[in-house]
Amino acid sequence: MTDTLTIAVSKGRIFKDTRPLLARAGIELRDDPDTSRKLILDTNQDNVKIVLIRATDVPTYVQYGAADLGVTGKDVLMEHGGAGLYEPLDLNIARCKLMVAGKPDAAAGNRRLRIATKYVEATRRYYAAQGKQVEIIKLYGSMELAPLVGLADLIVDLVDTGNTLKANGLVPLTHIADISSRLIVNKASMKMKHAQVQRFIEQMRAAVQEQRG
Ligand code: PRT
Ligand code: MG
Repeated sequence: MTDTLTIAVSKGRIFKDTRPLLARAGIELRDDPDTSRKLILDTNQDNVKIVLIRATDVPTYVQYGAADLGVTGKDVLMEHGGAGLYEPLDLNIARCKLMVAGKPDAAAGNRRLRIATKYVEATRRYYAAQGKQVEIIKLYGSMELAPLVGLADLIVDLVDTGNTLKANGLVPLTHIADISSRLIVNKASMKMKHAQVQRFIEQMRAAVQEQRG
């Protein structure tokens, strides 16, 4: 039986790192994503399609079964909450850290801090667990700017090399979570297309292990 498997992948850096894993699992794109304007990309396997979408949309597509599987960052999953999804595999790619950052002298004193972030849920949970009252300001990008212009005392953002913080006179202060990309599966697809989905998960698991070396 050959149902079609649709895999939603975040475009950008996650897709770049997912492609070699898919290749190890025997899946190569037939359409060139750099030149094609198609949103549903064909692969060398007739029953496997790739849809390339915004990182934050991937869990939504998979939750509603518009894609059977997805590849997305743990940061995005923490915000989404994971309803309707299984998360069977850490792909060990696009790794970084979710951190509190600010000016070197930030966070002194006892007043209620303002935190600017795209990661409202993760931030709320982090400070709630600390028993700290903070004011969270939702931003959609360029969080590093907020402490420089007095919008916030601190930011919660992803940090890799730390170069972006440094370039803006900010320092990493507290580690909240290690982030990497995860394979996610629609719960109904896991039941209805069990053999195919399970085979794909195992192929990806082997690919991750090979790549780790
Ligand atoms: O732009 P769009 O909204 O369409 O998508 P996106 O920007 O979310 O996509 P993309 O390609 O940037 O990928 C985002 C995903 O990659 C995140 O959800 C993470 O899971 C993962 N990831 C891994 C990262 C980083 N590392 C990372 N360093 N996402 C963002 N960054 C940012 C970081 O916030 C900082 O501003 O990159 C900047 C550079 O980091 P430094 O510390 O190396 O300077
Ligand atoms: Mg981006």
